Formats: sequence, structure tokens, C-alpha cells
Amino acid sequence: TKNDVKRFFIRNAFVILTVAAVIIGIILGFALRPYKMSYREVKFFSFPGELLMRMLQMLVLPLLVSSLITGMASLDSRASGKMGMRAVVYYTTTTVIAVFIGIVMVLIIHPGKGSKDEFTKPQQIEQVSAADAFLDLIRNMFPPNLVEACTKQFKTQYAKRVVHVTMTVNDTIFAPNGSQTIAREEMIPVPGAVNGINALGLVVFSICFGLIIGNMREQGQPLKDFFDSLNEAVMRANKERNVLIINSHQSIPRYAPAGILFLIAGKIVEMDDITSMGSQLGMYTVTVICGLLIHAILVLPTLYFIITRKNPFVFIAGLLQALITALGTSSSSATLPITFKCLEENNKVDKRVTRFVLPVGATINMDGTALYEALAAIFIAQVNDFDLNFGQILTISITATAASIGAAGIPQAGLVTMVIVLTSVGLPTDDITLIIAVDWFLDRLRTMTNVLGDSIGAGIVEHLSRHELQKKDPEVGNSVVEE
Ligand code: DAS
Repeated sequence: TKNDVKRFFIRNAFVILTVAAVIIGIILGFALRPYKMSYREVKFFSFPGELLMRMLQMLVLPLLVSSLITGMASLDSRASGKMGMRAVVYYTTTTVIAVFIGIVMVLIIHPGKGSKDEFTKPQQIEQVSAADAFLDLIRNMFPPNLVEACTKQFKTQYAKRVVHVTMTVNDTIFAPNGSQTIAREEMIPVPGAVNGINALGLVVFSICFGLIIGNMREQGQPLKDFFDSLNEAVMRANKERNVLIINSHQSIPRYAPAGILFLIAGKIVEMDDITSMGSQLGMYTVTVICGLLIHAILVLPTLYFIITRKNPFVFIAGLLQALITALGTSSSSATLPITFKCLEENNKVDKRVTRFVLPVGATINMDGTALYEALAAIFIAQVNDFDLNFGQILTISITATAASIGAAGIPQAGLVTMVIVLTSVGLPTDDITLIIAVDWFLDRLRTMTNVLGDSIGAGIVEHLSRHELQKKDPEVGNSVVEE
């Protein structure tokens, strides 16, 4: 009836507005392209979108730390151990499947046929070896300074340094003294850092800290209450009907549709002309899209159905707002507040699961990125006429997995960690620039896949942990006590 339709619209107002924002953003973007805005004009135009990014990012740090600490502190170590195991098995399995799909797709479609001439000339970029990157991954797990971990990640960088080398030569004309000192430029590794939170380090710290607080019983209670309350406060800033500190009526999800509209329109205004894109790059884009679709629409929902026996598409419908936010922001960590909201409010996933599984998932579980990195590396090999043997493909799949774990949940992080994959099989890292033109777009799609993977993971872990979750300790409210 008319009333039902009205109620449907009111209940789903934000989802409908968000979908409308994407459509209007695309139309507006294309409508404004002929005006050829300057770089500054584009920045002014997409300012509302930039604001949304900033608001979401503002919540990430307190949300990540408080949800993990309360999550761990309110589970006893056996329950959290089991839940953690299930999450890790899920992350590993789905990432391996994703990499496999990426490799199969790129080998079947073979988008890299032809010559390299149709690409713009690669620029020189910084050289970091696979080993450097692996060590950085582990370094970032143990931040020496927690305050710094809230602002920076460690990253090996190379600097030019002038070294003086003394050479002994048997040349009486040029080196009458028998030896000569010459100056030579050399690349040396220097400790470096990149801006952005070190989510991996904070996740490791928060898990350990939460477990310790949980084991402290009464003595840990004040800290537990503190983080519990912090978590609740952050989540409230993220609720439609509640407040964001700066504005008493509007909160972040209310603002999100407007922000997404301008993020998308702004990107379309500034993107390169697609009609001039070469056929290889076009085929490459199609290959990535097919791979991501297979993983997101076929593999993950099937896995969800097999394990939980529930309709995966109903679950995915509840996630719509998070998926569109991922599309708009191309950052799984900026989407985290919305992912929490969708899972807890729409899909009614237990808070004890989301608090634990989501922050970890958003940091290390990136199916879309893993699929993308393996596929892109093989594409670059194809463009270079570089024949990969089975061992090299295996190396690519292992390093693509590591690269996806190491990639931060920020825009185009996957492109940076690609260096690990390329150097592991001796492919030219400069060739990353070949795919930069389409990366902004593919990044949005792989971020959606990443967020979907994390969310379905939370649903599956909740289902598998239902027995532990049923046991409640009357005194500690939500926590599970199994002595
Ligand atoms: N865009 C990133 C994310 O947030 C990862 C990537 O660049 O692949 O999921």
C-alpha cells in the first residue's frame, strides 16, 4: 500500500540517499568535464567530499583502539583465542582464493598482449626491495613509540649520499701518489616514515593490551570501563540520530551522501580522458573488474551460505551504505565507522564479534587488494614479454598476499605495496606507472571488495562462535567466562 511504500522510504532514507548521491555524482562529474577546471578549482569543488574523508578518518583512531581493547577485555582468553583462530583461517582462505582468481583471470584474458608503446613513458620511482618491505611489515607491528604510531608508519626509504672512495691505481700520470680519492653518489637506506596511522602496530598493541586488561579482573575494571565508554562515545558520533561534537543536529552518516556525491563528481571531473586509453589498459581494467566481481558476488556469498545457511544477499543488502562509502572514499579504514554501523544495526551482528574482527579485518584482510596485486604484477610481466614460470607465479601469489596485509586501508595503498610483488620476481618497478591512470578507479572497486570481505568474515565468525557467545556471565554483562 501507499503507507508501506512511505515507510520503506523513511526506513531506508539514508541508503536511498547514498545510492542517489553516487548517481548524481557521476552525472554531475561528466556534465562538468567539458569546463576543464583547473587543479585548484577541482579541489574547491570536491571540498565537501574532502570534509567527509576527514570526519571519517577522525573517528578511525579512537574507534580502532577502543573497540579492540574492549572487545578483547570482555572475552575470556579461550573464547578470544578461538574467535581469533576462526578469523585468521577465514582471512587466509579468502585471500588465497582471491589471489588465485586474480592469477587465473589474467592468464586467461591475457590483457598484456601487444607492445609497451601504447603507454606513456614510465617515470623513475623509488626502489625498495621485497626484503625491505617484508621487514617494514614486521617493524610496523611493533611501534617503538605509540604516540608516533598514531601519526606515522615506518617505511624504508633510500637517500642519495655522496661517498668518498679511495682508489689505488697504478697510474703515475693521474695518480702520482699511487692512490686517489673520488667522490661517488650512492643510494643508502635511511629510516623513513609515511604519514597516516600505523594501524597494524595499533592493532597488535590493542589486542595485547585488551587481553591483559581482561585477565586483570577487578583491577582491570576501571580501564575496561574507560575504553568501553570511549567506544560507546565514538559510536554515538556515528549514529544518525545523535550528535557529532561540532554540530548538534547533524552527524557523520547524515552528511555522508553529500560528501560521497562530491568525492565522486570531483574525481570524474579531474580524471584523464578515458577515450584515449590504450586497448591493453582497457582490457586490464576489464580483467580486474571481472576478477573482483567473481570474488565479491560468487565466492564470498557462497562461502557465507555454506557456513551459515543464511541468505548472503540479505546480509549484503544491509551493508550497502558501507560498500558505497568504500566506493566514495576508496579507503577501508575511513569506511570502518560505517561498516560497524551497518553490521551492528542492520545485520545485528554481535558487538563482541564486530569489535574484535572488524578493526583487524580492515587492517590486514584485503581480498580485493591481494587479487589486484597478483593480477597487476602478471599484467606487467605480459606487457614486458616476460615469461613467468610456475615458481615465479607462486612467488607472486605469496608476495601479493603479504603486500595486501602490509597495505594500509587508505587510497591507493595497494599501488605502493606492489613494489614488493614486482621486485620478488625481478619485474621493473617503474612499470607501476603504466597502470596509474586507471588505479584511482580500480582502487575504489577493490576497496569495496575489501570491506565486503571483512563484513562477511564478521558474519561467519559470529556464526561459528555462537556457542561461546551464548554463555554470558551475569556479572560482567556481555563477557564470556569459561573457567
Ligand atoms: N584502497 C585500499 C583500501 O582501503 C587498499 C588498496 O589500495 O588496495 O582498502
